[in-house]
Amino acid sequence: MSAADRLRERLRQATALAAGVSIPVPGDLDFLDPQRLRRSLEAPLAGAAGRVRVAGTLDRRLAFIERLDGRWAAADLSGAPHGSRAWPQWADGHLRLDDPSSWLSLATLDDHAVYRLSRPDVQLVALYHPENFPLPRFPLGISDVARAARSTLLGTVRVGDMQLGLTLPELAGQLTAQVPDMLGVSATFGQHDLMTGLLDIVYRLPQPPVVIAGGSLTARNEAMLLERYPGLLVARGGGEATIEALLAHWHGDIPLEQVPGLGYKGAARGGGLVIARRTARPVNRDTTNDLLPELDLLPATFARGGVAQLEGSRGCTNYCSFCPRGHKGLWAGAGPEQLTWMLAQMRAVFDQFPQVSRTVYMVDEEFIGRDDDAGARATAMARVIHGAGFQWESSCRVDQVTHPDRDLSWHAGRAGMWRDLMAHGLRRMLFGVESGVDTILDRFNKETTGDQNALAIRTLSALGVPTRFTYITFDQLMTLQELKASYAWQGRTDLLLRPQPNLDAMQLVHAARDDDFAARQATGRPLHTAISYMLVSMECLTSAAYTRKVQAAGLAGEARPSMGRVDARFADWRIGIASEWAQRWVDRNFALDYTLKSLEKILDGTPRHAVREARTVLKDAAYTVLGEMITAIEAAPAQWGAGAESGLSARIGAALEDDLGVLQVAMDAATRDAVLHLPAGHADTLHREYSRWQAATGWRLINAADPCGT
Ligand code: B12
Ligand code: SF4
Repeated sequence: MSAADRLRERLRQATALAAGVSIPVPGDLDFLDPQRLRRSLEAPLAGAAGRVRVAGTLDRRLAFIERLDGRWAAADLSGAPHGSRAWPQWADGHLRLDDPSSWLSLATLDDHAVYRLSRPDVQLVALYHPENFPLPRFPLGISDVARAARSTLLGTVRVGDMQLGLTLPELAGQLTAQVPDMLGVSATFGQHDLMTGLLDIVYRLPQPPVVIAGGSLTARNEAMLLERYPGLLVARGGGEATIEALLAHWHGDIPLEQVPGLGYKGAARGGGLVIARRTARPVNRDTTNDLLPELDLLPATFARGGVAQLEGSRGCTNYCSFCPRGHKGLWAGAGPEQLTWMLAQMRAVFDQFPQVSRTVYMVDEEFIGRDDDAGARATAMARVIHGAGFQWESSCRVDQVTHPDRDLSWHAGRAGMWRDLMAHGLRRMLFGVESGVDTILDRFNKETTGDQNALAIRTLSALGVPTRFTYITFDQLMTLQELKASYAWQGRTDLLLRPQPNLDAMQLVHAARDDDFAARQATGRPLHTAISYMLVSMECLTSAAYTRKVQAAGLAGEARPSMGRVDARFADWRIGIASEWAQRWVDRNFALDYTLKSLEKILDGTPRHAVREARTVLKDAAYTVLGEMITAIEAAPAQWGAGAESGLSARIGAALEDDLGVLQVAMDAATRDAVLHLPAGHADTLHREYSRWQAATGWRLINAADPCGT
């Protein structure tokens, strides 16, 4: 029986409605948003029943409908008996169920319970610059936080996302018209201006709400935000435990110091000194429960051409020097079982949008993980996802394919695993290769070597695994020799092999190690055609180990809060000039490339292939640009001088202008071809972005590159 059937068939009796009054039947999507469900019941029942409250998480939604005699009908819409729920402590003595063995029971709720189910009114918003990211992704951060908040049965939660058409002025209008009790703001890279714009408005309200900010960028900018907004609370990691405890704090159950994972300004001490405080990280959280979202915003995401995202694990197995781990932490994975119901719920939403590719993006930092049974777990995850009718994409480390400490049989086991994953819906896997040059990999603390990366790429291509590789081409501490070695590595034509379906796993492991075999079976395509984002420069993220090395070398500059990073100069000034022009090149093409990438995500078959071809044109052009840059650098004097700098810059700039001209001709043909294969709406999107790209002039920096590779 579905949740709707439960409401329809049984709740009517329990609420003892007068003859002729029936329970309205909410639409399927109403069940995704508790407040929408509440409204869809409340208005039609006016006069025939009393108040309505809807609480709990999507898998265990609870509807309470007050009868005219003051008693309540309590329905667990999952159909599970009330007694099987872990009721919060606050319910003790305030919410009594007549029949805990059933999903439907009469209940007595006192005022305290009704108040707890009603307040605080929490509004969660995800900030975005949609002009930089034209197609949305399902906002997991606020959706996970919403689920945790709803699991407490405290208050109500509304979610809003600027990717989905909400603008800052609209948001400001909403907040002024109805000040929530608590505002949760999520910000990732590039959104500091939106964050401060919003907080400036909020803290000017006569009675500002409790404001808690979270997300990847907020964690980087904690100190700066607290300095500017002393009343702000900052969630410093996964926000689930934090929001749960904060709701309890709002009701006075616990002091603020007991809310885990918080940064805030403490009360002034003696001489008026305001101190920054940090509460302990949450302990022993169950990852399985933590990483599932509420789905209120999934339909709107699809309606805007966006994609579905989910996580199967949190954190990573490594500590690369450029990747601050404080916020994301060490790897912890969920069991596949928990995903089953979630995928079924997502599937029901997908079914309302038949044009959307049945693909789920598993945004794990490291999909496979670190435990001894990692391969078996990954395969089990794939089976669950595929069993629910989806293809999927994710990311993982190269050492999940080739590991110098492991023997051949381990590698053969892994080859088998990759085949299994492909048989169970793996559509593409992203590997953060980042370099093929050992000295660079050491500096990045990648814990991999160039040979290992090369072998992994051969193995993956021979297996036929669809891949994406990320590569940091420029880093501030690199030498010209390293840059040239990187260029050569990116141009290697002996790494991308033809798929070898006829070799068994062990034969394939041997073959990938055999240079003669590789020479015979190479596709001849240079590696750079498989690199997701060409010409990427290292971003010195705040509090990353690499950033500290740059600071120690005296190369660090100003902080850039919007991107959570610090500016940095290059040890070799010539590479610095090349990197800056490379960034201009990337930014000039960013919106078009991002649009193609996003379309590729939501399409299948020929249209997807056509879009991919168009992206390859961009990649080829970028490799040419890199080669020209190196030639220009070699022609410039190693010793810095103002004249030498402007000369090199002018030479590279002129080369880029020429290259752009060539690219525009090639893109024109590629886009025409892609548009022919696209459904109308998507063709319009591509056409719009392509026209913008064509019309653009100058070499503006937009700070929107995304080599995190998703
Ligand atoms: C999707 C994604 C993107 C998308 C985002 C666009 C979109 N529309 O969603 C795109 C592709 C644009 C992107 C870009 C970048 N990304 Co990115 N991205 C991701 C990815 C894969 C998933 C994000 C996600 O949904 N996570 C899952 C949710 C649940 O996590 P979350 O958002 O952090 O939310 C949790 C907490 O932060 C907190 N929280 C969040 N909001 C709130 C709000 C409140 C009120 C509270 C209480 C708590 C809270 O609670 C949540 C639940 O635990 C992550 C990897 C990852 N697994 O996180 C990388 C990741 C966040 N990206 C990263 C980076 C570096 C970038 C770039 C800066 C790369 C670059 N150098 O250009 C760019 C930024 C470009 C730009 N101008 O914005 C890094 C951050 C590094 C770090 N350790 O902090 C990550 C972790 C990947 C990695 N390991 O390298 N990214
Ligand atoms: S860059 Fe990737 S592999 Fe390295 S620590 Fe970050 S998530 Fe892990």
